[in-house]
Amino acid sequence: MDRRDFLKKSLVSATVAGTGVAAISKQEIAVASSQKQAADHVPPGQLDEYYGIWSGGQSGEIRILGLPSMRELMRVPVFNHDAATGWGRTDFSKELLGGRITGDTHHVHLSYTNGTYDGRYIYVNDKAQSRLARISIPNMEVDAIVNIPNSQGTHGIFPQRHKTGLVLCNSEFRIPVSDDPADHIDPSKYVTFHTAIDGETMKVVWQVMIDSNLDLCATDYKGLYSFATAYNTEGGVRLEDMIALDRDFLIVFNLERIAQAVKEGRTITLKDGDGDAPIVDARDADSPFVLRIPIPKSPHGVNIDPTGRYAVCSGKLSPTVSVVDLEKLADAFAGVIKPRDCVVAEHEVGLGPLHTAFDGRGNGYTSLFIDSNITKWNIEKAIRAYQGEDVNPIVDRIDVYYQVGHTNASMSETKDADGKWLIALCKLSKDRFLNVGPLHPENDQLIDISGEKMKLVHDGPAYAEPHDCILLPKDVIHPLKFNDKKGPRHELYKAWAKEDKVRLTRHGRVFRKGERSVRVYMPCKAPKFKLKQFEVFEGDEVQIIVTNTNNVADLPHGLTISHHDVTMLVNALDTQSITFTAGKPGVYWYYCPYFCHALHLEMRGRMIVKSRPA
Ligand code: RUQ
Ligand code: CUA
Repeated sequence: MDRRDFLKKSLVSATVAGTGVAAISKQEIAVASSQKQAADHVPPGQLDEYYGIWSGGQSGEIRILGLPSMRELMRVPVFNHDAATGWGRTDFSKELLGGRITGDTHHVHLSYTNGTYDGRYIYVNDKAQSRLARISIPNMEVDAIVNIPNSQGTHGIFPQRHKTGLVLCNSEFRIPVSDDPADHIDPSKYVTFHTAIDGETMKVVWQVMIDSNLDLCATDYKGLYSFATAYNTEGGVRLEDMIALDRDFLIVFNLERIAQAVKEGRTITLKDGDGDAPIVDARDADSPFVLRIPIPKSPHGVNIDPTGRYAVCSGKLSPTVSVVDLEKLADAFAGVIKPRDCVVAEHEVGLGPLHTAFDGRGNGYTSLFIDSNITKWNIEKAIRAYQGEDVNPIVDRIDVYYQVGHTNASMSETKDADGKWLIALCKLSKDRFLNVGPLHPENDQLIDISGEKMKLVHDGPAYAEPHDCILLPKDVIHPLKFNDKKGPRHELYKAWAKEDKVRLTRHGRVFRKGERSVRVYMPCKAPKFKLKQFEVFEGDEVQIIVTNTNNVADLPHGLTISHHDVTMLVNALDTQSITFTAGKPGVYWYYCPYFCHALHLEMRGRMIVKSRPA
């Protein structure tokens, strides 16, 4: 039974007056299908062909959209606190977040197997607090968060693509890693790290210490290399010092050599560092672990094309993109050729190139922040032009509105790039939407790239501040209807139930666990909580474990307690727990916050708080 059938049935059985849930009328369907079919038009009742996974920027969440309609389907809280779900308030999420309540999500990527998305995990970083989170796709919830040691401004991240292996994370801000106050003042002592996290265990595997700002991150398709664009080679701490030189670098990390050094213990320990992951020191200009490929100043994005052969670095302060041939890296690491010899094209695309996406047909699409457009260019022609041939690599340009940051195309970062859709994440919408006050929405624009010319088909207002997104056909991921109860969150409930000898789905019980602590088991089923009331003392630490026993897809319940800042969602057949301190003596109604039944408003009970006996 689905939720709709359930609601209809509950209306009848509750004998509440009303017309029931209206079906979509034939008339409505006729109107929808007679409308002119725009490329982004998905008629009511029809499903999208693609999922888009968006990082939510300083909102700290991720969002899931359907494409081409650009309908926002869901938000998944990650580093933020979310009153709709209780994320940040429930016991498990609170523990994962470690007391933090904000985050800044920048880059989202799926886990890979054999060069394409395997539908298991989403990884997303927090730039503000240097963390990496993992979302289990079947359950569509965060199951792990790891702190990245010795780092500030964890920015670019990228998982390996040959298998679900390492997730590489760049730290952007150079910082001292010593407790000596003298080292804090002297920027020449500052360092950054390229950190490898195991994508399965979510543990830090190793860190490579380096001296320049590491910006965007990429991995190859074979598991041999990872990449970081590096700006501020100057090591400046003021803007004018950061952009003094005309050259910066694409840094290539030799993963085999790093792993070998870690295995042989050729690592260093920081006296005042965080964590105990092995650290490989690659600050030396001749370090065998990294290759520094000189490219024009302050590059930003680095993207690997779907053939796996080329890395494309977008120039940011230089109007160029630089194409690096990964097949030349082995010779460069061996010293047979110079690092710069790996660059096989470097052509002008326009002002402010930030990121490049691909269509799987040999073209790159570079976002130009200053010019506010997406420029389509041909990789092979760019290489021929670099060799001196008189060809123009530029194929097409399209204006976007306005100031585009990231751009990404459907399956662009996989070997299955399909060249159908492209998103331009525009930082400003200016006057393209109704005025909503001082802060305007951003504008996520959908562009049809299936033909030779690009076509703008949709403007999508977005709340602050989508940073990056990936687009994938709908059959890549298979979210479950019910939580699989396998994650670490469910281990907690199982342990508690065992300790108290209760069945989560059956027993409504109150246990005094200590002089000032109480645990309450609260199964529920529409429209009733198992316990109609329970009693605690003022100042008790109360933990409530709520289990939704409705075997009905998408029939959420939850628990909200008046005046106690307690609210959470409990999905069908799922359990959640929350802990709070009981307030002053009195009666406090608790209720189900999700509209679940004709008697939803009656789905409530009383928490009676009594004075503590003397
Ligand atoms: S960076 S706008 Cu945070 Cu993804 Cu390029
Ligand atoms: Cu359960 Cu409303």
